Amino acid sequence: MRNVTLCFLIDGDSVCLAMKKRGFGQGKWNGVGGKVEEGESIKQAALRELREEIGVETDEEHMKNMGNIRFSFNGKPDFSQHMHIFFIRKWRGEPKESDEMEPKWYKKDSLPYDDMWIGDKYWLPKALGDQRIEGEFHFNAHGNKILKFDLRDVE
Ligand code: 8OG
Repeated sequence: MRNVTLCFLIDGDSVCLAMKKRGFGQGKWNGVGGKVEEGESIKQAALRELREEIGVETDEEHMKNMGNIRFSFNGKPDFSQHMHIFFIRKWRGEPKESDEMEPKWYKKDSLPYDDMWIGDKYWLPKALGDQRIEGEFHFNAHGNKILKFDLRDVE
């Protein structure tokens, strides 16, 4: 299963989301991340994506691991992802637009869940409440319906 990263910048009660302008998840608001490449650690990949996609730098010590989720798509085994979630409260630079993403700040309690990945409304509020989570989501082939999911709190 391929490893992917997802980072959220957090400033008090605000969260930085970014509109994905192309590729997998296009047209959705999301955190910032992408595939872990050959020879990279998961955290190194997350740092690279933050730099490439919104021009922000941080250090591994400021990345708080909030858990991980496995996604699968019905009849599309190659699409399976193992996503590692990080919250970041200290960084350098202002989030800025790139070819891939357009960042925007939202209040934690008014995220645009209707325009995000369909599973996010289940796990992201928990993570934003400071609960580490792990789980699995099984989507239909188009990724617009949840066929099955399980979510667990972790210490
Ligand atoms: O490299 P690429 O942009 O294709 O990576 C996909 C990004 O999308 C990566 O950051 C992980 C993220 N992602 C999924 N599935 C889901 C999901 O269900 N919810 C959220 N919030 N992000 C997801 O691949």
